[in-house]
Amino acid sequence: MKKVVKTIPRFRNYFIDTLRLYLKGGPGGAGHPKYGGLGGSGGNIYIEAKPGITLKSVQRNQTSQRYTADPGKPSQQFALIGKGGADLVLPVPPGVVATTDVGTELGESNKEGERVLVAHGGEGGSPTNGFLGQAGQQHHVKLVLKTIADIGLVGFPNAGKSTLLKAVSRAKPKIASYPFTTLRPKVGVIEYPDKRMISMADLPGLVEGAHENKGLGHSFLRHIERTKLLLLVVAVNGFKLNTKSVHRSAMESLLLLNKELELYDPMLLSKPAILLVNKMDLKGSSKLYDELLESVAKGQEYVSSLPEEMRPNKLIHLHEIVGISAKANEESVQHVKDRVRLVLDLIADMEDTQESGALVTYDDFNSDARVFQSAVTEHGTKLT
Ligand SMILES: Nc1nc2c(ncn2[C@@H]2O[C@H](COP(=O)(O)OP(=O)(O)OP(=O)(O)O)[C@@H](O)[C@H]2O)c(=O)[nH]1
Ligand SMILES: [Mg+2]
Repeated sequence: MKKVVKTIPRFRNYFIDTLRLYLKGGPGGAGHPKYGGLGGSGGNIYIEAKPGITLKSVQRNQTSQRYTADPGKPSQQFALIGKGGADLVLPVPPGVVATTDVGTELGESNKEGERVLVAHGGEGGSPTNGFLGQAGQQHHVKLVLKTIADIGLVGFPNAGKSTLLKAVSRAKPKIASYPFTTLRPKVGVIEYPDKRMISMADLPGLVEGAHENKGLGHSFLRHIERTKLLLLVVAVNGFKLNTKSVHRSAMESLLLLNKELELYDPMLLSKPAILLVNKMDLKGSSKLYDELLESVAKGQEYVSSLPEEMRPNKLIHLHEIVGISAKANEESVQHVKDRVRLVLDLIADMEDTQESGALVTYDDFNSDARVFQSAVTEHGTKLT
């Protein structure tokens, strides 16, 4: 019998967050052996962040995806020092990371005007190279856009991530009762009465196997890296992708999210994380919520009772578990706003105490986790 395989549509065209270019630094100009003249060096290629630019526009500007910088001028009898070739500057959206094909990071351009050298021009001809201008660097470079938001919403489809974003910000995400409503990341801003602003990224729902690029896949897991605080969202009554798939309880959903994050990058598990148990307005939710807390309290013991494919190696450290109703309980939404602010302020304090310019690493968090955690508990609801 012929097997019908349903393919999951790819939505890459809507949102380009990766672009591969072939870049050639300008070649150096020839020197002048007879008079000892020096050739000009070839132009460099840089990327430079510019708000309002999309990767798609970088792609559209040059159909061949090839960019070459200007060559250096040769040394001439009446102009012994050849002029350098002009640099080529490619405008990119802020938050782009450039890497080579083998994964070597060339740099990130996060703020307007921040330049990253992505292909260097060749040396001009001089006595050290026999007055021969050298070729510029030629290689493929990958530009990857990472969404930058303070908070990343992480959860399976239908958990209510977009509903929460809508409730805390002026963003108007699409909300519907079917999975994969959100197809691309959307950032909303939570505004506080004292004008403090916190950005929150609503990410498309993950599915089991997302790290292997199933569902909307890998591309969105990447955005999680660039957020400071993860809000894991599970529905108190669990999740079922379609009629054929198994129902997952809230605890199973949590562990599967844990596992997907871990399989993508174990570092993600050390990020500060809060678990939001949504849809607490549903009938029977209190009982389900208590069951979830019990399972979480059991921790490793609970995990070992699960089939291996669901078991994460390391459990994500949850700073807090909060039951909410994104749709029907404003008070609980306000509580989320208060808590995320508190946690982000603590993170900012920790950043301030670091040497200026240094970024806080995940390890810093771990070493300071106790302080961090007790400060959060002070006002606290339930903690694991
Ligand atoms: N009862 C109840 N339903 C909710 C709540 N929050 C969201 N929903 C419903 O759950 C469904 C999914 O909500 P969304 O906000 O679109 O879920 P999502 O997590 O963004 O889903 P994807 O974008 O597909 O990943 C919608 O029908 C919502 O109305 C809640 O607190 N209580
Ligand atoms: Mg959504």
